[in-house]
Amino acid sequence: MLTFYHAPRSRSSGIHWFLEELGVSYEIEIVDIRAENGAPESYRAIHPHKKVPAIVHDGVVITERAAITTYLADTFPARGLAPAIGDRRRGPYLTWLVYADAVIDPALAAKVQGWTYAPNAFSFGSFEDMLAHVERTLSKSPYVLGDRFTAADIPVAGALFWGLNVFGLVPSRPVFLDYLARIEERPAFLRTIVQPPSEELAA
Ligand SMILES: N[C@@H](CCC(=O)N[C@@H](CS)C(=O)NCC(=O)O)C(=O)O
Repeated sequence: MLTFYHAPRSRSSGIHWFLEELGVSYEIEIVDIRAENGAPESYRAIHPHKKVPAIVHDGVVITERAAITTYLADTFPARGLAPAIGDRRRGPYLTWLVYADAVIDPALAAKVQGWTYAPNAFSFGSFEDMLAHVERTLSKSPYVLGDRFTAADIPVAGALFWGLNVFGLVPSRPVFLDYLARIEERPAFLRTIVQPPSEELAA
């Protein structure tokens, strides 16, 4: 039994997308993180900070997007969305999954908040360095790991999609637009990120 704790149009949307890519069956619990005092206190039993996403799989709680993605990809390998242990791409795969949360997300969030800071004062460094790294990578191959879409593309594409289309902070450079056009060919992306189900949005 797999339960997914989710708030539409939030950081949990990437996990929603990934669950749809995997084609596994799961139940959604919508968490009202936008209520006046945040999610209900009872939800702290699942997530220590009352944040989404979280999953509970066969009674085990897993939080943090990189951990959830790694866990799901390894538990449900049939779709081949993650290099297996022993595959040379496993190192870059883990690097991109962690980079997305440890660098891309906070660098983008700092930009959204209009922070000015010395890049060496924070572990995630500068927004410009992050963007240049992503752009360099995607100018060499269609996906972050090479020719094939993997789970590592999910947080990278999600951040670029939001950074470009929602916050207007990621520039419309051809490399980013072409990458997002490839991603938008994926039905699971369209139905979870571009147009989530209306009943979820109403919740
Ligand atoms: N490090 C967490 C971050 C999760 C996170 O920031 N979630 C936001 C959604 S955009 C949230 O639940 N915020 C509600 C709150 O802080 O009360 C992860 O990557 O899973």
